[in-house]
Amino acid sequence: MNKSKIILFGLSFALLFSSCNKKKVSENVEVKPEEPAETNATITLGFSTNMDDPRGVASVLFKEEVEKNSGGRIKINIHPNGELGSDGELIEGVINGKVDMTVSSAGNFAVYATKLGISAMPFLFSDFNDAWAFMDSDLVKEVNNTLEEFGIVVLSHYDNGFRCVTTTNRPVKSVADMKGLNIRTPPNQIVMETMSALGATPKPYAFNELKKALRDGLFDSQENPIPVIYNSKLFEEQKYLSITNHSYDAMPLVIRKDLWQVFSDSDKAIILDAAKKAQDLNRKLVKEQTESYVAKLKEAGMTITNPDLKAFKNATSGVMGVFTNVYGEELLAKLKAATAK
Ligand code: EAX
Repeated sequence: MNKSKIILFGLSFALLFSSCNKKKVSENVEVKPEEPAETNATITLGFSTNMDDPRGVASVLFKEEVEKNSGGRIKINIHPNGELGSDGELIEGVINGKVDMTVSSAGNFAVYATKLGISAMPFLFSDFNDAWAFMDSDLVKEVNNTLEEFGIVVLSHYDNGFRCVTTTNRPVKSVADMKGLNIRTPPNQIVMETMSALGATPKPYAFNELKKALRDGLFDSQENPIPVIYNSKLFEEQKYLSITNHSYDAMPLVIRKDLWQVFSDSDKAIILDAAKKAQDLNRKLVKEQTESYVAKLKEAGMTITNPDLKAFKNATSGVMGVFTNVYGEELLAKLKAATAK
């Protein structure tokens, strides 16, 4: 066998060997576990709102940080506006490997790992600092681990804000005004139970269909945080905003476990660092917008009411008890201890 053939044979064998130990984790992720520096990945990140929403702005920072610090080896493709599906479909997509990452309300993940819903208990937190301290606690880390059996890993916590009620036909100035409202909610058992306790009739419905559903009169009310009401232009379909702050809406930023596991420790550090920076930017924006967007919503034509929340807290004080069997005495005791005023 002449010299050139041997070289050719040697080269093709090396090529074959080098390509065959690259592990294909999905269509667009090639990893070389023994040479992590060569991991190349294009990761899809989907969510239900637009890019003006704080989760859109924070996800751009996440993308920039990951791409910059991985020297472009790891790319993030952002898919807003429910392009890859509704909140529920996106979470399912991460579970069955069709979507790499998503960020959505903790209550939406509670459809699978029920304990994720604890942070949504009515009137649990008096302000953002209170809520963030809880979300950064070991109890929440423990609860987040219950998502692992569904193949989901939590990287950090975005914030959606404190949920408030909006209505089409009449203002909500008291608990009595909640009676008979046909209100849209996310598929979040705790928010639904809270609305029922206030006398309304909750029905879960996909967020990216919500504006049309309100316009068509399928619902005469909905509840979302102030930044969402403004950034997703829900004020175009709702005349009244009642600042109820009835439920804090934490939003885990998650990744598929099987994808996460193939990254080297150094790549994991790059992604976690970016997720933390994005979390901090998201939290800052949500707090600022919650404080400054009420005026904008008024300018946009909404009538704002600030009902006495004491009555709302009394009316919903039984909601946590409804979930005793779901969460168990031990977790609820830890929750009460962690959030005691
Ligand atoms: O932020 O479905 C909902 O109402 C959620 O708040 C959604 O993620 C939009």
